[in-house]
Amino acid sequence: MFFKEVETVKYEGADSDHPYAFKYYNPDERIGGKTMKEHLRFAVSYWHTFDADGSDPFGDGTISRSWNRMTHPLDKAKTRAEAAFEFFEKLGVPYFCFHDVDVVQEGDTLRETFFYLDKMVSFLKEMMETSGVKLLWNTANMFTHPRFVHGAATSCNADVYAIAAAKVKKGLEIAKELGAENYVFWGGREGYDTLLNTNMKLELDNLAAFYRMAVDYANEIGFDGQFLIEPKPKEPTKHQYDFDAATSIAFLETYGLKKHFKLNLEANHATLAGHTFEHELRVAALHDMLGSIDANQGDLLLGWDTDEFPTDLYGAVLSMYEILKAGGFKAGGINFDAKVRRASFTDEDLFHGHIAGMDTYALGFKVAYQLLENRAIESVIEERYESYTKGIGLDIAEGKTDLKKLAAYALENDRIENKSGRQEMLKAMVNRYLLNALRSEPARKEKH
Ligand code: XLS
Ligand code: CA
Ligand code: CA
Repeated sequence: MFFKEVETVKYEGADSDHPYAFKYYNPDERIGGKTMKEHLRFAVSYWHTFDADGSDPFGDGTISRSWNRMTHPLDKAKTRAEAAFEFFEKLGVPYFCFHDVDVVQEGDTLRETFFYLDKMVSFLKEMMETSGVKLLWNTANMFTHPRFVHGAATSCNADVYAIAAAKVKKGLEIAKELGAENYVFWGGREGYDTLLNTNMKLELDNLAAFYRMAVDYANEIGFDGQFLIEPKPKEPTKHQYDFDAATSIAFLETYGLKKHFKLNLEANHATLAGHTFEHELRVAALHDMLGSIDANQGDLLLGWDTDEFPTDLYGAVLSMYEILKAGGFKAGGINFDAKVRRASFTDEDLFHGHIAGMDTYALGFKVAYQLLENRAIESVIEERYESYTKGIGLDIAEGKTDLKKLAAYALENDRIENKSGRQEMLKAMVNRYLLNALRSEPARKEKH
């Protein structure tokens, strides 16, 4: 046993003072015909939770996990997997996510890497079967190893492109074997730093061909999970090709790939792109491209990808609102692509981070559900655009007009009356929903 301090985390309600209990996430509570567990589809990310050691560009690791101390790669990987499944089960999450290198380190050769991976996949498969924990998505890490210095599917070096292809081929076989519900592409180093050394057209063509080959291979082996592209504007490269939802959708459309993909949107990537998370979710939903989310948050004062556990209730309401408005998750879910701060180095901090994130999203979900059910926002928006439901507005909406007709109309109707956008009133309304949800379950001081 690795987490001796923590028993199975249960729902106790907002009144609970138990540090390892859910205050808002009640997995079995039924809302709108589904349980909260089914709505939210929480997943733990392997890399931040079981691999990360707290190192940053200025300092060495501050976290030494007992499960990462074995020397042989496979012994270490198996011990880590045991810790991971103990964690999943105690937390009661239905899913997890991983990159190939998260579950076992690379070998000296690609052949050795694949040998290790095969061993670990059988090991994980057994643990998944006994625990019932499922794979939300897996992916191939094509950014950490020095060979990916110029990118993977956008590298200037064709040999690197081939290695990336081999890793994705393996990743899809793993996805099929473990029944992954999605397969993710995050273009870690798919971008560039300067046009002085970059053939952008060739890189984009190559990237599209790479995705095409992945789609073909998935069909060939019968992997029917959902392909997801994860946008991010920058970091590590200066210009990432999958900048944001709109850019990624336009890229997929241009290359005729759109129908094979949806997006995995990350909150912190949205803010790095200068968007709100809800903006990214809305753009994706408009194109029927909302697949899954990486829940986390950045820091207002830091301009990089801090991957903090989401604790911002207001943000969780607005993002869950978009997700529910779009019809909720299908193959996707809420993956905590979030890490504890390097000063939070105990194993128990991993529970605190996840419990905080799960409660935040659970409350966000409940409030968003009420807002939608009461049509609190929808009715205001409908009223705001009412002018398009009759007269000249209806003609515009139905494409029944032209500049000449509009000009003739305008000449007779140039005394404009606009109505208030009532932003402050609406924000106060969202606050009221949130505060009411909190008030019905009053908070008490936690014991530590
Ligand atoms: C990094 C990304 C990465 C993807 C999976 O910023 O968030 O972790 O989610 O490769
Ligand atoms: Ca992510
Ligand atoms: Ca991130």
